[in-house]
Amino acid sequence: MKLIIAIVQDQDAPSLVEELTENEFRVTKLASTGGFLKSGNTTLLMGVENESVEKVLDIIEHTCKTREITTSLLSVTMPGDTYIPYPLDVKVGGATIFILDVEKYIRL
Ligand code: 2BA
Repeated sequence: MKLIIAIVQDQDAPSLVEELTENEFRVTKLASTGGFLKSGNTTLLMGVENESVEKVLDIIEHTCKTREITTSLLSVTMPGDTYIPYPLDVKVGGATIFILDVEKYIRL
């Protein structure tokens, strides 16, 4: 068995969870925050049988979209701790995925 951890954009999470559950995969949704943009994203935990990993990756791939966003980061550039915002274009991926081996899976 594998544990798939997928970090996706909040906009894609509802349709992804719906499609996963329709396909009878179990999923846990966590609210998370990206370290770089410091904005919300969604982390999904999915325990799946080895032979289902590709199916889950397919579902993620066609549900989650890469987006180019313009954000503003703050920098201290002036005396007196004045913050100057500057725009930054960032391409946020459709999903960041980790696949881990599961030693044991227990449901009580
Ligand atoms: P954030 O950390 O908020 O990053 C959002 C996007 O900003 C990233 O998209 C990437 O395009 C850019 N970015 C991140 N760190 C950067 C840096 N040090 N310098 C320049 N640009 C940077 P993605 O790579 O698609 O990542 C989307 C979200 O997935 C990330 O949100 C983070 O929450 C998570 N993530 C990505 N890689 C990860 C990793 N190796 N470990 C843990 N979480 C990761």
